[in-house]
Amino acid sequence: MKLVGADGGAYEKDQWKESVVLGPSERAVVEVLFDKSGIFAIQNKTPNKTYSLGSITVSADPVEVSYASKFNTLGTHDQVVESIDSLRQYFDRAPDKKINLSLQMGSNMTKSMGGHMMPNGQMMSGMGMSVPAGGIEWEDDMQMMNQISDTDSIKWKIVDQATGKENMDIDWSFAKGEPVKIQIFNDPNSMHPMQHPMHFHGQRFLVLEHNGVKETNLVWKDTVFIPSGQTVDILLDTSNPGTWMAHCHIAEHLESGMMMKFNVQ
Ligand SMILES: [Cu+2]
Repeated sequence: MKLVGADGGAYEKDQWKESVVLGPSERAVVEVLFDKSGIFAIQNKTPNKTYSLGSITVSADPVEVSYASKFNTLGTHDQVVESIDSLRQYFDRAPDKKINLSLQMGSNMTKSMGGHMMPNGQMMSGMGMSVPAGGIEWEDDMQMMNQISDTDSIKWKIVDQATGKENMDIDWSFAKGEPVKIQIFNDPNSMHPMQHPMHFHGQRFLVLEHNGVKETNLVWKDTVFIPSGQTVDILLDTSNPGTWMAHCHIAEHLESGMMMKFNVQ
């Protein structure tokens, strides 16, 4: 299949893909050529399990308009390239803001977890859990953890590295039209390292780098999926005045505090 777009429109260039990884709130736009009739499965594949999401039935009837000849070409999207051009001057500057993603557990939580063996064989101790393979926790196999955790015992945190402020105590102010480079680090040494899909309201952004490696095919986004241990640099296009939220898009994390606000004026 051909990956052509994401949260905020087309990529600069189309790319061939076998599959896409999506976090909550992220979107991918793909084009698929069905050159045979039949029923085709849409699957969510994780390292441990395959989930059926639905199916697509392709009939043998003739099509009115065929896009098959266009499909074989990978396109470039000049309008997208042009929409990014004025921001390229900001790509290499040092981050204006740095935030860490982390977790704090109440003492009742750490006491009841102390020394327990998790169902997946991982040892849980006061030192926290091991980092999931690839930085992504694919299956929810932490029944005990879910049973004993609530918004009083667990606090998911966004921490501003410059001020030490956390979550809704963070109150950034940006000038409209002055793009802001934000570095987000997902701490692999937190009590429960896992991925966080970070979502910004009101503005669009570009994902510039993953772990210091530059992205070569840009797209406008509003959510970025950050595996445990990864550092992501984004450039926020501060074009829409107002007071806005930024938060993790896993509902339990958001409910347990993982949100902040910023102002554009
Ligand atoms: Cu999260």
